[in-house]
Amino acid sequence: MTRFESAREIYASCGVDVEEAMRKLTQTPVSLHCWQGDDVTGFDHDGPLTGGIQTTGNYPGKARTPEQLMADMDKAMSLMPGKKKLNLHASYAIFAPGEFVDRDRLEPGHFAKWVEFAKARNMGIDFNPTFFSHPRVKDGLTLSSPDPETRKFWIDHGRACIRISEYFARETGVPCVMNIWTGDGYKDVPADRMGPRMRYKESIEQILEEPFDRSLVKPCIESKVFGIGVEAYTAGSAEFTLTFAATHEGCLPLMDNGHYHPTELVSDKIPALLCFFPEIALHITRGIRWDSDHVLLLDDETREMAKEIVRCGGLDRVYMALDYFDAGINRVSAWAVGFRSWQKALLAALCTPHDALRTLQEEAGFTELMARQEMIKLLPLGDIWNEYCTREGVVSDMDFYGEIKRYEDEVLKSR
Ligand code: RNT
Ligand code: ZN
Repeated sequence: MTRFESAREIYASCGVDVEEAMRKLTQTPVSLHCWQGDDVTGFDHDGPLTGGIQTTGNYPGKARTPEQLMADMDKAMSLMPGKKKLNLHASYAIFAPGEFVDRDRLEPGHFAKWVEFAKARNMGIDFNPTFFSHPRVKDGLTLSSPDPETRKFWIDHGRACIRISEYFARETGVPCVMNIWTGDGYKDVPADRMGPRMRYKESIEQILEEPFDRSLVKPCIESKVFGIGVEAYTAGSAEFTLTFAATHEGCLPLMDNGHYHPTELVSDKIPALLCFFPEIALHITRGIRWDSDHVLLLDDETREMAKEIVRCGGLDRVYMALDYFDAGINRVSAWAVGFRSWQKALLAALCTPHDALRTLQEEAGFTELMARQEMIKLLPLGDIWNEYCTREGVVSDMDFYGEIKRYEDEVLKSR
C-alpha cells in the first residue's frame, strides 16, 4: 500500500472522502495577483508606490516588462496545483510603443495581451481600477476628494474599468470581479469624517451608473482600517464599505484580512457576511503587526478562513483572491508558496468531517469535539497533498526550491 492509499483509508475511517476533496479543489478558482511579480509597480507610471501601501525589500530579478512579468507568472503557475484566475490592476495596461493613455481613458484594447495570455491558459480575469501611484491623487484623495475635477477623473477611471471588466468576462466566458479600493484618508485627526465618505459614496454610485451586465461584472468594495501615512482615518472603513455593499444591488463586500485591527478575525466575519450576501469576495494575505502583506503561509488563521468557506458551503459564493507582495525574497517563489499555502488550507478544510463535528456541537458534546478537532490536526494531510501535486503535474514541496533556484540562475540573475 502506498502512503497515499494508507492516508486515504485513515481519512475514510474519519468519514472523509479525499478523492472528492481533491476533485472539488481542482474545480475551485483562486485569483492570482499579477502585482506580486513587480512590487505593485505596473506599466503606466514611473513614480513611487503610493496609497498607504508599501513593498519592502530589493531582491534581484524583478519583472520590468509585460513579457518578463508573464514569463515569471508562467513559471510560478507551473508550480501551483489547482485552478487559477488572473487578477490584474489597471496600472498593468500594455501600451503600444510610444503610446500613453491616462487612466480615465483606458480601453479594453490596452489589455488585449492579457486576454490573450489568460485565454491561452484557460483562466478568467479579475480586475482592479488603480486609485493610487498616480499624479491625479490629490492630497491623498481620489474618489472622496473635495475637488470635483479630481473626483471626475477617478470616476471616469472606474467607469472605464467596468467596460474593461465586461470585456474580460465576454472574452474569457468567466465573470469578472471588479474591486474598488482607494487609499483615501488622512494621516492625522480629521476635521470632517462624514464629508469625504459622502463624496466617496456618491462617486462609487456614479461609477456603478456605467451600464454593465451584472452576471458578467461583479463590482466589490474593499475596506481598510489604515495605511502608511493614512493612520488616523480612511474614507473606506469597514462600516462604510459593508453598508455600501449591503445597500447597493449587486455590489459585493470585499474583506482583506490585513485590513482589520490585529485581534479581529476575518474567519469569523466570513460566516457572518454569508448570512446576508449571496456572494462575497476576499483578499487573502498575511499581515504581521499591520497590513504588511507578507507571503501567505499555512498558519492558523489561513486554515481557519479556508475552513469557514468550505463548511459554510461557500466555495462557489466566495471569490478568493491572493493579495500580498514581498520584494525581499524571490518573487516567483513568493507567488507560488502563497498560492500553494492557500491550496493546502483549502485541502485541509475539504478533508475535515464538518458534519460530524457540527453534530457534536449541536449535541453539546464539547469534550469530544475538542478531542476530535485536535486529532484531525495530525491526520496525514501531507500524503494527500503530495498525491494532489502529482495529479496536478506540479512538484512536491521537497522539490519546490530546486525549481525556484534553477529559474533564478537561468532567468532572473541575468536581468
Ligand atoms: C491595499 C489593498 C489593495 C491592494 C491591491 C494592490 O491595502 O489590499 O487590495 O493591495 O489593490
Ligand atoms: Zn487587498
